[in-house]
Amino acid sequence: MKNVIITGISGQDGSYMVDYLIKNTDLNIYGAVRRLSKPNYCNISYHLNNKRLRIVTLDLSDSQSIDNIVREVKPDYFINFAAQSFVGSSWQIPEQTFDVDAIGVLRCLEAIRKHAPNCRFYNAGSSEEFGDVKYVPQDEKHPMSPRSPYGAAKTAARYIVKVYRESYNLFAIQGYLFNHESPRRGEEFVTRKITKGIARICKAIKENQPFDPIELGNVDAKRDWSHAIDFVDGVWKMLNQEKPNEYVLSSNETHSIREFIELAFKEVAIEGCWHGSGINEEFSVVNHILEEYGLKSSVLVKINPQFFRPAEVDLLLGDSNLARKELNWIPKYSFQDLVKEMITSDLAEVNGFDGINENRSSNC
Ligand code: NDP
Ligand code: GDR
Repeated sequence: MKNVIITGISGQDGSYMVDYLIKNTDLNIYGAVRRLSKPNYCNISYHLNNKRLRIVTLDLSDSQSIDNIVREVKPDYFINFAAQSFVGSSWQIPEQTFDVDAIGVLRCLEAIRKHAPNCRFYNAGSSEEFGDVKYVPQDEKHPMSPRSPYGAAKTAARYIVKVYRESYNLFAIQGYLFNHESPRRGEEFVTRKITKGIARICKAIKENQPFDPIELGNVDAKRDWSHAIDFVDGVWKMLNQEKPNEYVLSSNETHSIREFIELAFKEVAIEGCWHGSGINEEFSVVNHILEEYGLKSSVLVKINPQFFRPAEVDLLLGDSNLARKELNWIPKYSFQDLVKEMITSDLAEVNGFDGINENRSSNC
């Protein structure tokens, strides 16, 4: 039986990859977590009793832990989803970000080179490597131009993956993945922050209580958002092609944060409008709804400069036509499906549903 190591299984992509491989393969899965004072298994809790999943402790900042596991498991696949993945924090913890997201990848490659040279290695690359983009839409040929310590670390990782692929003939690749979200998205990322905020506001309205607005930074940035479930399928297809080619995965659509907000509020039948400008801009409930329902607050979203970044990536729009053609990768979720699923999940959570199922994580 073949073995796969997946890092970052407590996060969004790692947990969906565990779902995907349990369902579609018979691989033994070694799911790697790092040591935390309070273990965080929410996203994989329904697989913990599955005999095909073994939890192992591996920290990307510790080469011994990586080396030991690769030497013991001799994996056929190594999927590295672990990272300090929040762009905003990468200015606050730049060294840790670079150590984990760049040097951590080198540590994985060294362990594979020594103990499992036939292993197929995937590293999680990002559209943040394109940064202040040179042309639209961005495809595999777009130059690297990162704008954050996070983007720079992922770019460094891309080059070390290339060097190991070419020097040691490893099957080592790094996809170019645009933003992908889900009900399992971390709560500080903008989509989840919005859907969770809306659920909180809906609850307050239902209970006839006042509510605080959702506070955001730059609502004019544009992103190419997809569902993480579609992307783990694309990653697996990339890992199983004949040659180690690297592809863009994206929805090929771009939307501003502003549009995400409007659509998400529409999902819960709250009509809002924008007024003011700059840091004084607000998104508020339209007057007739305010009066009709006797709401105790009206501002749904306000701007807080605290959430602006030192350097912004203004526009991302991917061109994933090559992956669609050569890998026969067919994403299933639309932007509207994604927003609806995230809202539905957060509404269920805030209304006291705390069960666990395969579509959402538990709130622990
Ligand atoms: P998450 O933040 O949800 O998950 C990151 C995972 O990495 C968590 O399981 C976290 O563990 C783990 N981790 C963090 N630091 C370490 C470390 N030092 N050692 C071991 N594990 C660690 O990210 P996503 O699932 O969204 O993203 C997966 C990968 O894809 C990341 O590399 C990200 O940078 C990249 N990416 C993501 C995109 C997206 O839109 N989601 C787009 C492009 C790239 P813990 O629970 O302990 O914190
Ligand atoms: P991003 O995702 O930086 O694209 O990185 P994020 O959701 O954090 O930001 C998207 C855009 O929204 C703007 N924004 C805010 N962002 C956050 N988090 N919080 C806010 O309050 C807020 N207000 C506005 C941001 O400025 C930005 O323009 C994600 C991560 O998953 C990376 O790991 C991954 O590599 C890239 O996507 C592709």
